[in-house]
Order: sequence, then C-alpha cells, then structure tokens
Amino acid sequence: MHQADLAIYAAERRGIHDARRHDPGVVEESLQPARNRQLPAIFLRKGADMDVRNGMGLRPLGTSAAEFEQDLLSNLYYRRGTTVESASTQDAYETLALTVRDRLAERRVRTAAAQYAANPRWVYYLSAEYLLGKQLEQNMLYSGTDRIARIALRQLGLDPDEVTALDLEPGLGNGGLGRLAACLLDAMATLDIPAVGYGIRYDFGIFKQDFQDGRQIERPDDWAFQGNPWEFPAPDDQQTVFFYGHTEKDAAGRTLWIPGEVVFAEPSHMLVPGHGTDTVNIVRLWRARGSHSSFDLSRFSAGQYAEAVDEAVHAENISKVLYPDDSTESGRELRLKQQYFLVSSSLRDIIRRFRLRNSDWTDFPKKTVIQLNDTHPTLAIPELMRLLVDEEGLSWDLAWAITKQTFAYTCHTLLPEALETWPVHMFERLLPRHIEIVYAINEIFLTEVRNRFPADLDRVRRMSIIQEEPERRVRMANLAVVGTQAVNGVAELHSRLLADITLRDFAELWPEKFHNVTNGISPRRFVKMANPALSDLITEGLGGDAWITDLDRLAGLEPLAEDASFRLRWREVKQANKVRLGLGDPASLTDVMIKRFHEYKRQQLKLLHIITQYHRIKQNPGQTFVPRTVLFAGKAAPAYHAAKHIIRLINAVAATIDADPAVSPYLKVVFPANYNVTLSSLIIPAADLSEQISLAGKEASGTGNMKLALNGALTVGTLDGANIEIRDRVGADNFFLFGLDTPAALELRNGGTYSPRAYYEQDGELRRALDAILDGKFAGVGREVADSLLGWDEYLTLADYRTYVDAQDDVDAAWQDTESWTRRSILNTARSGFFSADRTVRDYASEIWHVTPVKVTR
Ligand code: F58
Repeated sequence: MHQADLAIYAAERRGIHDARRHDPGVVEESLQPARNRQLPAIFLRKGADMDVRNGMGLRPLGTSAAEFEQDLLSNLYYRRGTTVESASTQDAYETLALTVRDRLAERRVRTAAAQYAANPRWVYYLSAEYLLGKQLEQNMLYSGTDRIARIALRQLGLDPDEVTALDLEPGLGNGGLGRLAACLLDAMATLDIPAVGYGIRYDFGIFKQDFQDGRQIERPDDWAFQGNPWEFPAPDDQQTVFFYGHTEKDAAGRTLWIPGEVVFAEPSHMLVPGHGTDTVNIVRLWRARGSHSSFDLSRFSAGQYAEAVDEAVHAENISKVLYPDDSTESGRELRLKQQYFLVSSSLRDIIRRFRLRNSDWTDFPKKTVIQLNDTHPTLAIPELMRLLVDEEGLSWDLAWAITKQTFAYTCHTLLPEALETWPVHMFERLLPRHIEIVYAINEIFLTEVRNRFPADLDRVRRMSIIQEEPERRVRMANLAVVGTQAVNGVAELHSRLLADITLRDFAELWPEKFHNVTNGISPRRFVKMANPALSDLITEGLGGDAWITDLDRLAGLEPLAEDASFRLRWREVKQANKVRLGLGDPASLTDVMIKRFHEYKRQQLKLLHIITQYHRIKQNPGQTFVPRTVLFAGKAAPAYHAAKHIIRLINAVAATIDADPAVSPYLKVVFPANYNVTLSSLIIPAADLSEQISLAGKEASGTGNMKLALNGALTVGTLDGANIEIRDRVGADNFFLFGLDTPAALELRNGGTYSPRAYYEQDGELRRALDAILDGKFAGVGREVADSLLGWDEYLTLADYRTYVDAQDDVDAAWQDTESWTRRSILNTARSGFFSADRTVRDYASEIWHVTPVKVTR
C-alpha cells in the first residue's frame, strides 16, 4: 500500500474508531470483507433434518457406475471444456476428482446445515502445518465411489491407474506434527465433531529430496502448479491482515493500531470427510494477496513494470513457502509474519462464524475452543485480546477471561532448543500493538507468580514471558501456557516430563492445567488404505469391518494368533506387501527406520549396527546370517549439516555393501528418496521390524511407531515417547527393548563425566565400526559423523550401542522361529487399537474441549 493510501487508511480507521466509541453498533468497515458470505437462510428454514439438495430442487447424484460415468462425461464437457476423445490424462484426472468431490460436496452442505442449526461448541484447530496425504484415494473410499469410479473410467476407455497416478500429495508440513494434525481432522469428522482446521496454503510445500552422490539435495515442491481440484476458493471470505506501523491512544485512553502494511488473506478449503458418517468438515487454508492498491499504476505507466508489482509480490511472499523445520530459521521475520497471518485471518473468520448465530461475547468460549498445534499459532492469544479490547471495546479483565477459556495448547517437543522465542525488537516492529499486550499479560501474570512465591526472583525470571538475557526475546511457550485453559503433552512420558522438567514452574503454579493426550493415527489411512490386503484379512478374521472406526475391536484377533492357517495368511499378506514395495528381497527381514533425520532420533545408531553386522559377515565367511533389508527414509532440514552427513554416510555404506558379494546376500541397505505420506503408506505395510531408537527423554511421542505396530511390525526401541505405551500394550515379549531410560540418560548426560571414547575403547565391535568410518572405508565419507560421536555424542549413542546390538541379535534369533514371529506380529496389531486417532480425539473432546458430536441426518 502506498504511503498516501496508508494515510487515508489510517484516517479512516481513526474515524471509525471514534464513531464506534459513541455507537458500538458501528461496524468497522475494514474488519468486514467486502462481500461477506450471506446468512444461509435455507439452513435456518429447514434445520438439520432436511436434504438441502432436494430442498433446492437439485437432482441427487447417482450411486451406480453408469450414473458416475454420465457425471464424468458431463464434468469433462462443462468443467474442462473437452470430450473423452480429446481429453488429456490431466483432464481425465481433474474430472474424476471433481466427480468424486461432488459426492462429498453434497454431504458437506448437509453437514454445514446440521452444524449451523445446532449452534454447537466448535473446535477450531490452528496449525501452521498439515500433511494431508493424497486426496483422491481417500475421497473415493469415504464417498464409496472407489469401485464405480474405476468401472466408469474403464467404460470410457481410460486407464484408472494412469488417471489416479496424477493425484499429488500436498506437502504442507514437515513431519509428525503436520501429519498428526491431518489424522486428528480425520478423526474429528469421523466422530461427527463440528470442527474447522485452519492453516496456510503454501505455494511451495516441504522440499522434494533427491540424492546426488549420496548427498541430499532439495528441489522446490510446486505442488499446485497444475491447480488443485480439491480446493474450494472462497474469495468472499477474504480477510484483512495488518503488519508494522504504530499505536496511538485516543482521548478516552483506548489504543488504536495504525498499520504500516495491509495484506489480504484469501481462503480456500478442502473437504475433510468422516468415515462411515455423513459429516464432512473442512480445512481452511489462507493465501496472501497484495492489497487492492498494491499495483502501482504510476510506475507501470512510467515503464517500471516489475517495480509496479513489487509490493504485491512482497505481500504474497507470506504464504510462498513452508519453513523446513530448521532452528536456524527461527530468527526470520517472514516466519513470524506467516504465524501472525495465519492467526489473524483465522480469528477473524472464527469470529465471523460465531456472529452468524451469536451476539454476546460472553458466549464466545461456550461456542469456541481453539486448539493451538504447538506454539506456532500462539499469537492468537494477544490477537484475540486486541480484537476484544481495542476493536470490540470489552474490558481487559473480561477479554482476558474469555481468551484464557477459549484456548488450549498442545506441546510437541522436549528439546529446549525447539521452544520458540522471538527477538523483542523484531516482534515489536512487526506487531507494535501485540508487544504491548504481551507486556500487559506478563505483568499481571508475574504479579500472580510473585504473590504465590514471594521472594523467589529466580522463578519470576524463569517464568517471565520475556527473556532478558542474553537478548530480549518473547518466549512463545510461556505465553501459550499463560493464555490457555489446558496444556497437553502427546504421550504419557512426554506429559510427565513437561510437568516435571520443561514447564515445571508452570505445573507447580497451575497443576490442573496440565494434561496428557497420547497421540493416535488414522486407521483409515494407515491400515485400511495403506494395507488393503491386511484390512481384508482382519475384516474376515473379525467377521466385519467395524474395527475401522472402533479400533479396540482388533483385540478380537488375539485368538487367531494361535491359528496356524491364519498365521500363514498373515505372512502371505506381509510378503505381498514387500513385493509391492519392490525394495529388497521379500524373504528377508525388513527392518525400517522412517522419520525425519535428527541426531536425537539416532539414525547413526542404526548405522553403527549395520556396520557391525557388515563386519561380522565379512569376518565369518561360510557362516549364514539372517538376511535383512534395512530401509531408511526421511528428510533432513536443508541447513542441518550433521543430519545431512548421516544421510550421506548411509548412502555410502549402502553402496559399499551392495558392491560386496560376500555381504550382499545377507545385508542390504535401501534408502528411497523423498519420504512423504505416500511413500510411508507403501513402506509401513511391508515392515517386519520398526526402529524407534531415540535417546530416552527426547522423542515427544512418535506416531510412525504406532503405524508400524498396527501393521504388524515388531518394535526395537527405547523407553521413549509412546514406545512405552506401545510396549505396555503389546507386551514386553513382543517388543525388543534396549537402552538407557530417561533418568539414567539424564544422569549420564548431566553428570559431566560421560565419555564416548571410553565406550569406543572398551567395545571392540564398536571400535571397529567407528574406525571403518574414520579410515574412509565407505568411499571416504562420514568422518564428521564419527568425530561427532567420539567428541561429544550429544545423544549418548555410544552408551546405548551395546544393548542395541544385543537387542538386534535377539531380533535375529526371534526371526528364525517363523511361527512365533508371526504370532507376535498378530499380537502387535491386535493390541494396538488404543493408538487410533479416534481415541485421541475422544480424549481431547472429553478432557479439554468439552464438545459433543452433531449428527448429520438425511
Ligand atoms: C513431532 N514434532 C514430535 N515438529 O517430534 C513427535 O515426537 C510427535 O509424535 C509429533 O510431533 C506429533 O505430536 C514435529 O513434528 C515439527 O515438525 C516442527 C515443525 C515446525 C518447525 C519445528 C519442528
């Protein structure tokens, strides 16, 4: 926006502000999108029990293959402007997507009507990341069109596999946190909970990973380049987002923020259908647009074409790219801008929705719970305060009571370096009003702390939302705890460590605020869709498919573990899944470690085991070994050099083993590039062994561990995150435990006497493994990895090496008893029903959200 425009804008804001003081009924124009969505009168007239479509005189969409074929033809003609004869595969794909989507759109309209009529308490899930996975297969399954769509495509002479192959995965997240958000949305819809997910529609998602000479290289993920048929743009619901500028006080002492930049947030939503229900919720994603006046006509006229759009380009950068999980990026202003952009536009949308049926602000927390997915959306707390106090004229105390009741916060980490903080100078420049509000919140809060703990200055310093030394920074986790009614960790151990260590001061002040909600995963995506063969076998074994939405029913498989013919079929399924994956010998033990690369997750420990095994095979020619395929997959943050060295070393070791005919019959290392939801769905069903080997006390929960156990993999793991709960449920006999527990790890690390070198000197096999790296045996690669392990070994890899290798020997021994292994595999599946995201959502609903379902009827 030009300076002159901004001045006019500021004057307008002051004027409206003034008018509102005299007549609170005056609506601030700038807060109202130009053509806001109208009240859906038909919803009010007919309520929840109508068929909106019929009420509007629309013909119902057919459920037969012939009708689906007709709709395909019609969509191809009217929406793509072509015919079967001249359609490209892309035309066919988009038409298929639209035809499937239409079936869900009908449910969506009914859902909106039912939810609107019920005026319920809504769950708003705020997350900077969503890893939704491919939409086509899911939407075909949930709409029940899978079979008829394929028949119809074939009837039209189109190859269904070729067409569906064009569906892309929107990679709008980094890892577990983003995927959890998607699983929770799936479960909320399945449980008929009225919910909206809010996020950012990044133009570029998580980078694509490739290997060049074994090194990770990153390529941009222009995922929506061809368009995204799953999205419903809603330009009418556009919102205005302010940045920079300054604050002013009016005569009555009220504060007004005069922004220095105005950006528009344009939403589009994707459908989030529930399984086995008519509920279709939405996830609303915001995209940044330059303001109307950001095209500079005078510059354009003067021939400065690029400069004329500078400002719009600048604004649109806000939603340009997902930050790839990188602590070094945390200083970047653009990231803070993204966070505020998400929060500001989402809150305005939430308030718009609230106002459709409500008018009294004290009802806001009764109708609204906003779940913050980690601290990335924490600015919502001061933003709601600003809206209530400055824009709505509520008293500070009332606004604060409303705000605290409205929000809840989920923490996903234990690593102190992962707790977000922002430099005060950057924060106050970008958000001059919010810093004032944060200071005010802090003052009230610290008074409470001082009253409760008089003379404990150190505690006050630790708990302050503002860190003073070495640099003034805003501590987002502290703000998130202070401004919410509930805080939860994502596994039992994690929640305990949060309360006992990371957020201890806060848990002492408000013990009732702290909860645990153990993570869960979508059984639809990660069993039913990823593993259709196993799903069919389970359904047959249980005599029905109710387990898909009631995962505890898997317990009914337990007796079948004793049935030799069932075990045989179980093995056949696993075998077929390995063949489908197509990496490594399907007869070998498939050992998988799939997750982001991070030193705390300890891919380097797995590597030391592989090198040890390599040496054993080399040293014992003629001896037979249990054949293993070790599969790694995962990305490292582009600037995380230590993790990238580990990746490169894995690829070098894989190549060395491959080239060695004495070893390759028994050991193979594969590392497919570009791990994502799609690839995970191919790997997980093929896994025999799940590697969950983080240093105890570091992995908040893990969710891959749950997906693998549910698909019948046995775990080799530490007592970390949700591994503990998995082991408690599947039984210690069906889990290969090793390593230090959290207290032992803390003691060893904090004792100041840990010496990785001592382990190196005492353990011959370990020494040989590290020496091989140091001696350049793997194409000269990986010395940095060995140096770091021998130098400081932050994550106590060498301390856990011996028990890990021993546990792997137990794995080999167990594998040789095929029947017993299969029994244990079945028990892993049978006893993992707890890890359904449906259970997770039920826990949130009863403990934190206090919401009830709204059933969508026909
Ligand atoms: C993960 N966090 C935890 N963060 O590491 C994992 O234990 C847990 O199971 C999962 O959340 C779900 O609760 C995680 O994925 C991120 O990706 C951040 C994204 C933003 C930048 C910093 C990392």
